Amino acid sequence: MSAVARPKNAPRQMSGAELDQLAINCIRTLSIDAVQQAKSGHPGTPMALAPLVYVLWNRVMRFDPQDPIWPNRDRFVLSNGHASMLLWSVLHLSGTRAVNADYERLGQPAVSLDDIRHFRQLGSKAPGHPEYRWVSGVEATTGPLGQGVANSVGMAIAEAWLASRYNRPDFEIFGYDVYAVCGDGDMMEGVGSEAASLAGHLALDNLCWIYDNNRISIDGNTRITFTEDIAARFLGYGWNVLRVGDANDIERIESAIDIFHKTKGRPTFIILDSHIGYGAPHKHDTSAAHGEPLGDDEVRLAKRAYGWPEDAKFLVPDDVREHFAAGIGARGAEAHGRWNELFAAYRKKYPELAAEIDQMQRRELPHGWDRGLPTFPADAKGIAGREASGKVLNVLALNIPWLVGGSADLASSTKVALKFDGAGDFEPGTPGGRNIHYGVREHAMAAATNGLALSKLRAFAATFFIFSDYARPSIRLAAMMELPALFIFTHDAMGDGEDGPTHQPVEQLASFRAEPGIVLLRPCDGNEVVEAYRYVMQLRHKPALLALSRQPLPTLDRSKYASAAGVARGAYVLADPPGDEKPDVILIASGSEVSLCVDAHEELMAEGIRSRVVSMPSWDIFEDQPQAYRDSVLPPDVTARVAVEQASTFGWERYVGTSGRVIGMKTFGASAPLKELQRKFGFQPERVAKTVRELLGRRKAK
Ligand SMILES: Cc1ncc(C[n+]2csc(CCOP(=O)(O)OP(=O)(O)O)c2C)c(N)n1
Ligand SMILES: [Mg+2]
Repeated sequence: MSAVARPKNAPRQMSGAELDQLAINCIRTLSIDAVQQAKSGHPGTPMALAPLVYVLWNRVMRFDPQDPIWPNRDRFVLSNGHASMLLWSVLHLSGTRAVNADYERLGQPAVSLDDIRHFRQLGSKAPGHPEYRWVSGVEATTGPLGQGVANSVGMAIAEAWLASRYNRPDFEIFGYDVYAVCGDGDMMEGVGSEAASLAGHLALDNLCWIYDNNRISIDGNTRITFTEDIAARFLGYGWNVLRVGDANDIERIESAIDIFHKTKGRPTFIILDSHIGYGAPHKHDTSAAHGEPLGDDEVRLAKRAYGWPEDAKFLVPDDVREHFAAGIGARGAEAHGRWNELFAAYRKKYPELAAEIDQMQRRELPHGWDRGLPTFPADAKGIAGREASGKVLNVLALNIPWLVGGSADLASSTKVALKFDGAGDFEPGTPGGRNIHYGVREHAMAAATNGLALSKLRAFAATFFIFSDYARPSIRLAAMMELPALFIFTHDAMGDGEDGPTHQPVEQLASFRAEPGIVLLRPCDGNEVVEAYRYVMQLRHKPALLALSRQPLPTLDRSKYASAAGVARGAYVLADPPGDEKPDVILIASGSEVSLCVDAHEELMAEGIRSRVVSMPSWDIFEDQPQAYRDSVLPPDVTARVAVEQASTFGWERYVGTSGRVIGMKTFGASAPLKELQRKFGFQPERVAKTVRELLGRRKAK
């Protein structure tokens, strides 16, 4: 271990190597001190990976600390998010500035020394794990292992796509690299494997993962859990696999990254052999260094090993700040300045493309984005939700050039294929394609979709609703990151009948309704599908989920019933009895059960029962409406209410109250044709009408 730290009043000029070491030890000691002060956190991995992060930031990355949202910056994803102190240290030392939600550059630091002193405390810009949106310079929220590396694949797809669409001869507007740092956990998680397999297939040579091979996770040495030949695995995926045998050898690290830059047609995987808790004599190479403070004595010993003043806390020598300013600061400013000039010339020559880039960066939609959206005429036979969705999506994608996405091997069933001239497939050799084929990898698809959205593309992903379970962790992060990603789920109930209970969602609607920060819509006919898309496309900071039917749903006659524009309010009165008198009963439904309620309503009205039908495609949107509107749809004094939905009944008490009824699912479904399932589980107009009569204490009129 070196003893070259000269933190204070260094009497002579330090050599470059000494400055490197001083900077690395500064990252280490800031991390140690922050964890010690917080009495919680993960010191060991920052101690080990400080040299790597130092090299990446101060020597390699094109990143301008003055403008952390410069579109052509290299991306850095810390997939082992528990090592967040690495990021807080380097954001602080590089002097990275903050930006706000309106993309305005603020003068203040993204992470101040005071934030680091308050690591993991409320309000600090140095939280426990990297949080996108909360801390400028964080490219993705990480913590759930495997997510960050999978996001990075979406980011690399985005870069290739952007370069393909916008670069012109002599105008390399996009040409950045994506780095992800990861650990054993990321490599053990399935989503990491899915993502690596996809990245290899797509030959993403702008992508570099650096794997912290420390052979330690929480429960101890990985010999008890993780003994595969990881190099062979990544070779098998088609990656360029490199190894750096000493995490302290910064020259070797830099040359491995240099090889990454020169490698075409394959992503690069660098196995970095490291020692968790490096420098702490009793915790080095042990899982004890992973997730708890070192303790005062061990902190002292580690600092001694680094040649650092043992009693100094949160010490940042001026030399270190200057060294970062001369490194990433100067390099980033220079690269960004050159790019600004290039982009100004590009704007003159290609004003329309430049305007697209501007709009995209601000998550705006181009003028005329909703031009040509279809209207579906009344039709008893109707159209399937997925079918209407495919038509709408194709129109939107024509109007919004940066709307891209795909499905997990279900493009033909989910109807999300973009089919217009020139849409094309995103594949190696055709990186401008708009259709991404994710293969049967739902989790990586959702995580990559987040990566696309983080890169400011409008991204969609599709599969059957039941398989949202395979994508859920990434959807949750999309909500947390406030990304306008669009998840299109078809086969939203029992419509795939014969496939049986394994394919029939029951609890998914309730579970996503319970999740904060998501807009879920389950439209009832073709025109509600159009309105659902119109609503979700305008979201700039929220993911949206569409639950769409597999089977045709009658297209309601909107001259008889209310306009589908009511979708924008989450729920609306679709059908009402004539006159001003209040209804006797309210039927509430979403999706495929709405037309069923309309039929029941007609039957009840014929019997003299004044029923109202409320179409409720979205609880989330409805909850955001003013009380007066909500009361106008569901008048508090009309307590006879029946909700009908082919899903778990869980939660519907909110709208039907304790005296209402819910016709829904209390079990899993079954394998049979849809008609039989509807009969078995009671999704028939007669059953709804019968429930209403029971509720009102009426007999069926003869
Ligand atoms: C999906 C997920 N499961 C479990 C955890 C809890 N966890 C945090 S770190 C960690 C161990 C990870 O080991 P490794 O990636 O090798 O990290 P190291 O200790 O080497 O830094 C675990 C299990 C998590 N953050 N995410
Ligand atoms: Mg490990």
